[in-house]
Amino acid sequence: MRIQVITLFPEEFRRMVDFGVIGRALRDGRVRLETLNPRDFATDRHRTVDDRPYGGGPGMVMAVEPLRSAIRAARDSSVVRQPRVGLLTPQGRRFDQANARDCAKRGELILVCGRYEGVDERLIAREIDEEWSIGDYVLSGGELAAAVVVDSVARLVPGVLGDADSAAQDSFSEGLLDCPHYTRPENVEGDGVPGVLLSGDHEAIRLWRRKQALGRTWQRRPDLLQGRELNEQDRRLLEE
Ligand code: 6GU
Repeated sequence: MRIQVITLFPEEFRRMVDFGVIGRALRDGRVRLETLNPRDFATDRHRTVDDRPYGGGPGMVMAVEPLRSAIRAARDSSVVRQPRVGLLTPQGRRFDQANARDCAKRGELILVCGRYEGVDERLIAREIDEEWSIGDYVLSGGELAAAVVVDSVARLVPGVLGDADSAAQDSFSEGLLDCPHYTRPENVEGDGVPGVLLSGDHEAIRLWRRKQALGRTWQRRPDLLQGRELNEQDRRLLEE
């Protein structure tokens, strides 16, 4: 997987993802992360990367020319014919696990981190395929959001996760919240572990975990179950 990130803060961006399982994937080359800084594409003496908004008002807009040059350089260096170019912006559609899966399948991804008040609308129309947000709150720039996208995509690349932390067992891999987890000691300040987990009955444990996942999803995130047909076994577990 190759991910190119266009950002005014390349070092800071790399530090946000260069640890843990993703850091290992970057070191062993399963995921290649490259950064392009629009500042390096600015042609004026001061290497300006912002510009004033037409119509006035507070704040600045990302300068068109350096950003366009950076996006085109990323595109031109791509080995796939039509690399997906995503812009991180609070105006985007919510980025979800299905988007992450789709990105991971394509093998190449270009992420553009918006800064200031945003990106010129004509540049979005011409150079951007998707606008993504990570939630309904405002961040100071697209970098934190792009780091979220990089992490969620990279962990789906084959070999990035070992069996121990397999993506197949994750919350959301089946569109449900995860079940609760327990480890030693068996007693934490008087609180025990659900008996079934100590039973050694693998089928009973599987059913209990499924029931917990369904129950939590129904209680905490009923929106995830909307428009979804539960199978006979899941229906029974939820009604038990
Ligand atoms: Cl993608 N960018 C910014 N600046 N703020 C956000 C966001 C993105 N997603 C949620 N808030």
